[in-house]
Amino acid sequence: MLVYWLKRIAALAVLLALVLALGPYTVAAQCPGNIAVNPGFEEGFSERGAGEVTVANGWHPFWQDGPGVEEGYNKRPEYKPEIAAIHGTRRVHSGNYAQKWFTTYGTHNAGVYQQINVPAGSLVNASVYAQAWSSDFDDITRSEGTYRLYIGIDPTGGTNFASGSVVWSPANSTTDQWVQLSVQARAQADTITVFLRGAPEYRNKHNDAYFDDVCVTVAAPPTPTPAPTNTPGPTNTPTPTATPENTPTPANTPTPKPTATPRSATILLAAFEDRNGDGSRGPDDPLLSGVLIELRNAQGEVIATRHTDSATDPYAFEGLAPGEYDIVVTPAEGYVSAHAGPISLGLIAGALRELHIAQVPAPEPTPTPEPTATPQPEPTPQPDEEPAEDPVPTPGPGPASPGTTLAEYTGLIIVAIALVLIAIVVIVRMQQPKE
Ligand SMILES: [Ca+2]
Repeated sequence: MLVYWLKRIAALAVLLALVLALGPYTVAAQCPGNIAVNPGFEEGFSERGAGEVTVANGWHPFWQDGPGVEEGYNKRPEYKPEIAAIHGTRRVHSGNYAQKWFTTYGTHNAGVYQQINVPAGSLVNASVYAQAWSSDFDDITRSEGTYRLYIGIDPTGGTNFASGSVVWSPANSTTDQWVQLSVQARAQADTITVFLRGAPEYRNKHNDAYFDDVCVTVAAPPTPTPAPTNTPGPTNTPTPTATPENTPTPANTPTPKPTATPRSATILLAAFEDRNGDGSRGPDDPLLSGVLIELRNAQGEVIATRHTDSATDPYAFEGLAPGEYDIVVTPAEGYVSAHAGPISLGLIAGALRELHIAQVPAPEPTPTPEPTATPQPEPTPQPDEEPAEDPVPTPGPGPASPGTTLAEYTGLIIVAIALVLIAIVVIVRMQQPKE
């Protein structure tokens, strides 16, 4: 009897151990229907022409090349995997790897992109977790610099991050913690491009960005809300009532059904002076009055106009039916629009889109090159290397190196227990007299 139960327990333990041991590999970031390749950066990294450019497979690096490279501005960053097993999990959102890029005592406007096939006309949602570190000190939990994080979609599938067709998320200047960035665009071709981008403001000693867990999904095109079909109720054949005394209370008082009003969409809109010319509103970019905004529907008809007002914006264009819209911008006096041509938007029911229209001062006759960004106290130039406390990792050869998750340890422990139990069974059996 003892032997029987020991056998049962051992068998169960083995099963449980197998389940636990397999567990960690089946865990993925929550993104049903993700169409991105290597979205969690777990599927290997490779060098792109140089060891300092080590990029996750399926992704391609891009960077703005100057001006001011000699002075430390707009440099090519170094790209490296961030490896949980080496660097810890602070900057790996899930799994064992994240994509990192950084400059030391320099700025960059750079990132990685991936082209993805989608049905033309479909609405694409893209999001990513990102974490920035911008500091002259070596405490990896504190930043005093400014680092802007973005995700973008080029709905035409182009690979030029500077193209006006790229739809960017608002700049997020959060540092030292994960933020989720997201953006939405309607595909204008059967390929779209997802861009992950980071841009620090100052030439801090550390300007690092970490990206992980990209989620790209395609939403079904908006289906027109079906017109309520009047299903005629059963015709009441009047039953000849013999007794006319009772006032016939109609059994079925037709209660008016709540008509399903299609959820309208909203555009929140403001214009701003893009002082550093990065196309996105940063903390130092003030709102701008006097920019004429025309909202046009898919037929090109102007359905709303407004002059922006820095005192009250963002302004909400509300009650918009789902569909395609164009926003035509006429700059305020003394400014030019950073957007070439109208801005096209696809709105789904209930959507809330926030748009910040970048305006830059019209060029002066004498173009004196003005320095971008007040440089911080000049740090002594240092070797172009990442500091020692942030060791440069050798990229793992492939996916998921043997993890060190609790679940896997639990599996091992249970396997060990199972083996001990099996051993007990064998010993007990050996000591029993043969039947
Ligand atoms: Ca990851």
